[in-house]
Amino acid sequence: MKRDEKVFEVIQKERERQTNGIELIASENFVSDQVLEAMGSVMTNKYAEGYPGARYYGGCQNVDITENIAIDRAKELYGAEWVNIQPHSGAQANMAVLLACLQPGDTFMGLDLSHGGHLSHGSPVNSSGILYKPVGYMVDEKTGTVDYDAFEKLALETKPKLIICGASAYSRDWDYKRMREVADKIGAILMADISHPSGLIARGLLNDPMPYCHIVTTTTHKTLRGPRGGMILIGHDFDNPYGKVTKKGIIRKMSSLLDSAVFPGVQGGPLEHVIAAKAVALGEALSDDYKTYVEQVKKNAKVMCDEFIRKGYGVVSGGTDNHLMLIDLRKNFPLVTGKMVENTLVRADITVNKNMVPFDSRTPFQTSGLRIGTPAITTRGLKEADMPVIVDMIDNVISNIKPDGNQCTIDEDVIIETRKKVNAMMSPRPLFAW
Ligand code: DSN
Repeated sequence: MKRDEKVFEVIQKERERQTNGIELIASENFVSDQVLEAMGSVMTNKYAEGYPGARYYGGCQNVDITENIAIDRAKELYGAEWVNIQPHSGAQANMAVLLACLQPGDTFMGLDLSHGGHLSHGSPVNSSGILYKPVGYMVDEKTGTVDYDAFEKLALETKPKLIICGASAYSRDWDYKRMREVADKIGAILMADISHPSGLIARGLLNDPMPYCHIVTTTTHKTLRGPRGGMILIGHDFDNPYGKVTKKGIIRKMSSLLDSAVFPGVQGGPLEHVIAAKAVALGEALSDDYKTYVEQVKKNAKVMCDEFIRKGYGVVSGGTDNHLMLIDLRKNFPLVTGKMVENTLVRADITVNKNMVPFDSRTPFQTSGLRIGTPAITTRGLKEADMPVIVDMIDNVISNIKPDGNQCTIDEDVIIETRKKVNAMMSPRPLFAW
């Protein structure tokens, strides 16, 4: 068959874009060659509805092995008792948990989307907000961190059946213990969505939700640095209001509800090529190299965040504990929107994403904030000394933006000069330097 040049030319252009630019989207990363190889393998040809050893199709002897390797490695990495590795994404993992634990119309709690939460934690346009009754808790306006007292008050008032901790745009660690105490007061299930800081948690650089949360979900492609996908985990100390049975018995009952919720509840055939790649990435995440990598992600984020603060930028919560920071442009650039900055920086080959800041007066299409993360640039091999250089380039672009309502202009020379510097810094580096 003739090679499809039309598509492969675009893929080549995307490889060049990724290679030449500075990637600061906090949820993105670059996978290793062996993760790519597993994803692009013949495993994609196999239907395997069901679970290892209990499939609806014949010929699953090999995909059973890779799926079990992935499950075993995930258990080892996170200290989990049980894992479902099949969710196609984090949103589908969350959807499956809600399906397993709630009835339509039931109340649950999640961090408000405009305060850093995720669409699948109760947004009115997501199935979580359409099928169930979400209650959003918030961050404190002064500190920018989760207001646990207000959270507790709201939980006691609204009595959710399930509480979600975890976020998409939150730079601080979580008090899982405190949240579990609140959940226990009302008999709620506590779920942590650790998609963003997953790799940092797995290697002990942030608080561990496993001892406190009944269920944990994560994506596999952010800090974890695997293929695009999700998974659901249950810790060793599972204990929740599902009847008086032994811990093992509760895990069996809960895991069977979750398995059925993933398949056939929200998905059909698993993506066995992606599961093979998840197995490879989880193996990498168990290595010493990966531990050094996540430590570097955290160091880079801290240095970058301190540098933004040194230059006078507003940073929500005043710092970072993890891999990302949320810049509040309102402090020193009140007329510049997140959208203007995102669109302007991308022309200089720097990719960030506009983001709402807590108590934002702008819409999600404009926003007053930027979310910036270090997982991807750290995979490219950048270290602490590179961070002020990047902040300088971003600051120079932002300072030269001339806003005019929701539109803006900038001197083209600023873009050309910045792009030259970005390309010189990044082009010689491989996508995966670890
Ligand atoms: N879209 C992801 C993020 O950027 O955080 C969450 O799903």
